[in-house]
Amino acid sequence: MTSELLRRHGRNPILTSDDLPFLCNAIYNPGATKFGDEYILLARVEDGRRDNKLHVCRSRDGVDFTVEPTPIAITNPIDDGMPEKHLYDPRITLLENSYYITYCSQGFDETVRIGLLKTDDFATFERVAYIAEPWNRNCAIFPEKIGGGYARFDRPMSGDDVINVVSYSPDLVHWGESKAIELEPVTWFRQKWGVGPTPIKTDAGWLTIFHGVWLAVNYVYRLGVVLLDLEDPSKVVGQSPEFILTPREPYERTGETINCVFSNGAIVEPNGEVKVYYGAADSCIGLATTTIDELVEACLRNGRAR
Ligand code: M1P
Repeated sequence: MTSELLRRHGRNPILTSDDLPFLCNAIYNPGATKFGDEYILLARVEDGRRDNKLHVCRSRDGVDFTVEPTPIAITNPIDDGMPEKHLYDPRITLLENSYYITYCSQGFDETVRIGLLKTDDFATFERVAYIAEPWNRNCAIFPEKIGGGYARFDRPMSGDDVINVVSYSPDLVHWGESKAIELEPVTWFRQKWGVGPTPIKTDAGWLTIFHGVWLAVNYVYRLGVVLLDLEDPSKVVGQSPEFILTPREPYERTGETINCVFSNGAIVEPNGEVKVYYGAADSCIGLATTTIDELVEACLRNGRAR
């Protein structure tokens, strides 16, 4: 049987380079949110130079998206001597009535750290700060304070040596008090893993989709799901031992990075449906759906308590 928990949309891939009006290498790894009646994706676009920028994509139905032809501009860039060359993998969090966007900020020398932007309209984007020193990639801010502080899930790294942590902040700018998150070892990922979309609050815990990496001939990127304690998200309440999406389709297997599904954006509908937007082969965007109940059940079925 090849039916994973995430069910692919029949129109996949829903966005490709052909949807941009200029020479473009790839469009992938979008952040996602609802804004009024609109579905918003903030997509990683690699132009004809392979420079990475973020583009807003808008839709009325969550499937047919129009991509804005110009990348987002940041109203108050910070010059701290570490110029930003590439912006990618944005994660959007609605927090205290504003949208906060964490993303990977990569310099000319390939160093990567986390940038934080704020928007109230998806038209203007204000720089809040850089919120992690190099090297750090994969960062999602929780949608509410935990234990009196802002909280995030992030991943300091040294090459492929990574550690996933929950960190806290009084002001969204200064972060610390990090606690490690340890997943149960499973065979489908070994080399590294990292947070996917912004964690989703449920009665059972913070539902968190993640990507896990296994080294075959090349890396294989798959998606999994874990449930974290509501009051201390460094604690695992339950973890699905099985992946929830694995590269199978041609557009997931072939592209800039072969055998790769990677998600940093999901939208929860009022009826409990979860729309997971994902980058496929670092080349295009797919949509796959499931429900909150199915994801929670997958975590708890074979879950563990710590
Ligand atoms: O190429 C696969 C992914 O590689 C990076 O993710 P990670 O650091 O977790 O391996 C990112 O560049 C990501 O955008 C990319 O899809």
